[in-house]
Amino acid sequence: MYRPRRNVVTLGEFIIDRQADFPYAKGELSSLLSDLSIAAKIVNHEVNKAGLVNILGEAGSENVQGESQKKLDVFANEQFLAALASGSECAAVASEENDDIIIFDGTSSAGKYVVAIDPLDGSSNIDVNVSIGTIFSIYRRKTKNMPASMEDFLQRGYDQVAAGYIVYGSSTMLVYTTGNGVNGFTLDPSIGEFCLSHPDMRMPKTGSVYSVNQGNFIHFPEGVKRYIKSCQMDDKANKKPYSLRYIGSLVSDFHRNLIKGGIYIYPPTLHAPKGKLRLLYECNPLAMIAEQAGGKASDGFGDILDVQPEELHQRIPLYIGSEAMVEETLQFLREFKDENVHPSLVTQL
Ligand code: P6P
Repeated sequence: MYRPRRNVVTLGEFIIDRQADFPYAKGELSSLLSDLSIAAKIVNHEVNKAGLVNILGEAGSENVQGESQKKLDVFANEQFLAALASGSECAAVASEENDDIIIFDGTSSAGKYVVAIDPLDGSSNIDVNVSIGTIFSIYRRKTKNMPASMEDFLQRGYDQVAAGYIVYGSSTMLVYTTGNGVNGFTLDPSIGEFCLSHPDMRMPKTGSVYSVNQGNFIHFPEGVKRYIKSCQMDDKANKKPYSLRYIGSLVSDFHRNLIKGGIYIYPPTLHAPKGKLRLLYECNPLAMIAEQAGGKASDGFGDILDVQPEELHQRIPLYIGSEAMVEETLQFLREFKDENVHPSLVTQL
């Protein structure tokens, strides 16, 4: 049981104190988490003043996903890459903003870990002042005595040693897990430190909020349609109808559901037949946090964390949140799996 010596426990103090949980770790993972928190503070500073400086709008480039990059996307990516490259614990990075893995040279090339990261998720919200986030996943390298390679990244989510996100919202929070529960830290701008504000976070077993882009409804699998209709029923005993909350920023929707209970769904659609969200640096890290907090994350068939990745920017359907709500959705998917009309053949309902 962690007993803080005073009412403020900084992230750095907490990481070092929890290092004892890892007899084999000699501080490298602690140092890596601290490197990420430094970049998060720098990005937060820019996010908070984005409207005042010329960092809004399009960067005039596209990322590997074919999505137009915002200036803040590029800035955030540069900051996290620089922070990881300047440390000596991370040997390579897979980023949503880069086609291939970035392999560090010098002392970093011997780093024990690799990091997969979405430097700025929800960036379409930047210009309209809606909260956005960073999502990261940390693996121990499989390769030794050679440069890091794709093999180090194509590991199942269950093999992550740590995962976390930063949400740049009404306050800026860093939430992470190293496999021993989930803890949340709020940035105190007056001292420039992330301070423990949400110790031992637990996701409620159920909730009354569902997050989905209903604009894609006609293209959803039949089971998802039935689940959404179930959420909308007039059933006070089960707190229905639920509320629909969809921010357009996965980190923000996930964070709300982690605290209050709820489910986030991004199923296959006509335009994203394998789902939209990326397995390595969005779904796996949030799935590790969800499971560590007592929630659940599935691709509609099995656990997200059990999926063997095949490619760096692989997309996957995502059903994540309160355990009972994810289970109920999976039940609908199983029950109506034979009624899925191929999205391209869907007629207007
Ligand atoms: P849509 C942002 O681009 C993102 O990756 C998530 O943060 C968000 O939940 C989702 O995509 C929004 O996608 O297709 O509903 O606009």
